[in-house]
Amino acid sequence: MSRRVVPRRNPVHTTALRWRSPIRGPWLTSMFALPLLVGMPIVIVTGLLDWVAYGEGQSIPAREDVGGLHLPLFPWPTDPAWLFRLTEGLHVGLGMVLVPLVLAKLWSVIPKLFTGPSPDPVRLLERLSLVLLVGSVLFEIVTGLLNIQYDYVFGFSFYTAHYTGAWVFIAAFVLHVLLKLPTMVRSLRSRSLRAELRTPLADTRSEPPDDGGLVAPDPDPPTMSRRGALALAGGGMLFVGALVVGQFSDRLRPTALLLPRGRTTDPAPAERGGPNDFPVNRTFAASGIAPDVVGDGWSLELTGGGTPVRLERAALAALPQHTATLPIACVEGWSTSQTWTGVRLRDLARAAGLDPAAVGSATVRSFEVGPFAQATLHAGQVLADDALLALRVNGAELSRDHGFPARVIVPALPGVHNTKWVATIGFSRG
Ligand SMILES: Nc1nc2c(c(=O)[nH]1)N[C@H]1C(S)=C(S)[C@@H](COP(=O)(O)O)O[C@H]1N2
Ligand SMILES: [Mo]
Repeated sequence: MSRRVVPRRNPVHTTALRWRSPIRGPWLTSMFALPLLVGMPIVIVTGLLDWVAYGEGQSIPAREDVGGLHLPLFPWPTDPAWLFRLTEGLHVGLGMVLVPLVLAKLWSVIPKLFTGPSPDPVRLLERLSLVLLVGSVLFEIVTGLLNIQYDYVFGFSFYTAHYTGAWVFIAAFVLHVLLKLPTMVRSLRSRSLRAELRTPLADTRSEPPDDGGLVAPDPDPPTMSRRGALALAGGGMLFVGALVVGQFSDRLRPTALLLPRGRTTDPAPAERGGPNDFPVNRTFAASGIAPDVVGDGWSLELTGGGTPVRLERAALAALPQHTATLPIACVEGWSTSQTWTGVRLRDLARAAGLDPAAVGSATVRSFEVGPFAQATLHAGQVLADDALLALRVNGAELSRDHGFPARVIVPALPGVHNTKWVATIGFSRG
């Protein structure tokens, strides 16, 4: 087969001739767009909610640095306990499932990405929004995926970059939807989905010529039907879904092939299958805490009620114990639900010498240095019925990796704030 000789004189013409798939056209692009129009806002809003969930003074980038660019701040609820598991899971899980669709849509509009600037101001605006849209969506996908692999190859703060990129994407997305919605509706009406699903490869013909430059003026014979293209994109989404669902389900965990396994599951051989066998974010060994710091001499320091109070582990175990099944939902894309037993945080406030009703917040510190060394809980998080300093999980002592001698576990709190290896809890009055 000899390739057609393309006239060199006319660059616009050349570009049009390079993209010759007969199925490219406004209807197919709109079919890819429709689920993105529904899914992207969910990914965006749940992402912004993750930022809110980190809590006053703890969100990254800091509130002062983002101006008005955030959702209205409100104290993150503790009920339902699965709230953060849901928002974070939707953000990461749905975000990943949409990747094949984003790629399919990019493929479908590729001729547009290679046409030169237009003198028409509306077209120019549209093209500028396209550059920002494509650039920011790829940037968000790449930084997001690298983050959940704990792969900080880039030399900047993931949070600041992903957050800033998100706002570029939001602006470009809104503009793009406003500019394109009429075309999308018109295009979707131009063909019947039911008829497309019955059209085999042999009967696949181009869409009528469009003014948007998607339909190839001189198409090649089809190598795939439109229903084949839809099935390919849908199949890609199902495939990614199958790979990520195990990140959020304890039963399906072995199928979570994208989880960085070495970092997240590290049970000593004796613990395999036991009560402490669930994902670990940072192992005790990685925390850099000397083993004797959390040995027999350990005691918890409580401050805020006058003279600091120290409680050894036996004293903590002698306080009323409460058991609750609560999730850990890591912002890096996995979650788990376990049954924890320990002392209610509000009982610890009382032990510190404070009336729980007077508590404004609590700052929990671990023995570690670094970003996970401390977390601040608002009053609702301290006073919640199931807010615990856990000593046990699933009926057994906490393992070192899960925070022995004691760790915080609070309903709907982002995983990162469920501090392990707790050294002190400082209560402050509201
Ligand atoms: N001291 C300390 N606490 C910590 C961490 C840590 O690195 N150090 N990691 C946090 C993160 S990011 C998560 S998701 C949870 C994970 O708890 P797990 O390792 O017991 O599953 O612990 C949190 N508590
Ligand atoms: Mo985490």
